[in-house]
Amino acid sequence: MKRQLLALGFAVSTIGSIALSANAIPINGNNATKGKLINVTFLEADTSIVASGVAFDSGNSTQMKPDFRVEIYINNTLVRSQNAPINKEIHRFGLTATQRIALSEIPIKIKLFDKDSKALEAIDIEPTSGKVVNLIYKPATGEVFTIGDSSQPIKIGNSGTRIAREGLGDGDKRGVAYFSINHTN
Ligand SMILES: [Ca+2]
Ligand SMILES: [Ca+2]
Repeated sequence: MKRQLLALGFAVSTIGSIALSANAIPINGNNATKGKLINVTFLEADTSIVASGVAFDSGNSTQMKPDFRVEIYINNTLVRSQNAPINKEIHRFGLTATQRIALSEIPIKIKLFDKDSKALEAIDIEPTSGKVVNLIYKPATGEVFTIGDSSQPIKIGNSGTRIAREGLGDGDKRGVAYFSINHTN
């Protein structure tokens, strides 16, 4: 359907040309310049699995639960962020960041915080060192790689699959992040 819309737009913009077939339209050449629309969806944050007994804040048992904030970076730009309702161990965000990028390897970062009254404290959602999920997405193959702390990127998923990253505790605040990445033309 999207391809048909593109074809229609092209036909309209080239008044005077006749009998354009879909196959004659240089979609590939066009997209090489325009890049791809990259969609990063942060599905869910969960600290109940790994952080039982860990206090995210001082106070009573309700207040001790995390106050989530998520930030999604595409190509080193903060594209979308969202604060969850306070004091929730699990929150389904369903937050999608979309950016058109003309790169074969696209850097994506996902950061999860506990939003205290005065400061943002990072929650570890990355099993290697560091707390940030640090990814590379390749539109040509739909592969998702983690950079982590190894010199060689490791494949952790494909376009459209639900991916989980679990922090192992760089500091006491840790959790699991669920997300997916895909692209359209
Ligand atoms: Ca709290
Ligand atoms: Ca970590």
